[in-house]
Amino acid sequence: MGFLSDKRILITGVASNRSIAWGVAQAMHREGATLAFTYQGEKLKGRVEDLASQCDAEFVIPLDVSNDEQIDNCFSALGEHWDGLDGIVHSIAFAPKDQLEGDYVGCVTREGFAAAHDISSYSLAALAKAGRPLMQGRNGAILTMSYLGAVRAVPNYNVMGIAKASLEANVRYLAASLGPEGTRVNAVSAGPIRTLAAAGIADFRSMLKQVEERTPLRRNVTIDEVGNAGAFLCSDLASGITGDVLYVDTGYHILG
Ligand code: 0WD
Repeated sequence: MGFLSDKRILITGVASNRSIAWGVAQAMHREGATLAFTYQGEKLKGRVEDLASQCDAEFVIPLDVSNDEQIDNCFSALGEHWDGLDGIVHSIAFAPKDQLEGDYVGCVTREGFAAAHDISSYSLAALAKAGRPLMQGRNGAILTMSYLGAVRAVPNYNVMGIAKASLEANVRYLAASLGPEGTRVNAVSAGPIRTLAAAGIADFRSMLKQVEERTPLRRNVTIDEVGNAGAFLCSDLASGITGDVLYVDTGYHILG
């Protein structure tokens, strides 16, 4: 029996088998969780359905977090299948590509700033709000994915770093709000991993190389390692942890 048996968890943000959410889903499946997946747009439907079936997922639901109606429909569909929800994995971020290259002041725009914050931070609160009735009183957990750029000025990460700072504050406010009804809220701050989203960041390859050369473990982190930490944070093994950011980055964040 795994440490997530009896837990029903919604996984968002799977776009490919390289996605961090896929690492989390596989770890959760291994630990006995029952999973449902969301996909963003028809283009990803088939791929997410294939991956979901590898985790014996019960169902797959469309969800674009920029659309309130889709958020409502997603949780209504969830409520039709399940009488309660024990976890939400939020592994979603977006900023227009022109915001993620070069000088921050030079490239930031009102529209880029708003989109990054809406999709990458507000959406966590939106999912927590919509999932609240199903999660109440179950000692469940919400998990999101952050990055070191929330607390350091990382070249090219630009507005996404500010959105991640907002996301981490969101984790603390959500934890304070939902704690009294038993729901915990945490983030994993992952080291850089080559995924579709990462491909949008200028010079991502040199970020990977720099980490490999300097980080205590002298290698980049894997989606399996992030997945294991995420599964732990959503399990009862982490019942005393909320409002926190756990670094899973082979130790890079401790360096001066
Ligand atoms: O180095 C990295 N890859 C790191 C990623 C280091 C630290 C943190 N992260 C974070 C990301 O910022 C994000 O929050 O992890 C999370 C997952 O990112 P990922 O696994 O690196 O990227 P990917 O496999 O591309 O999954 C992110 C997915 C989107 O993929 P694309 O590539 O199509 O943008 O987020 C989803 C989408 O499937 N997504 C949305 N889902 C619903 N509604 C939306 C949306 N509006 N926008 C993006």
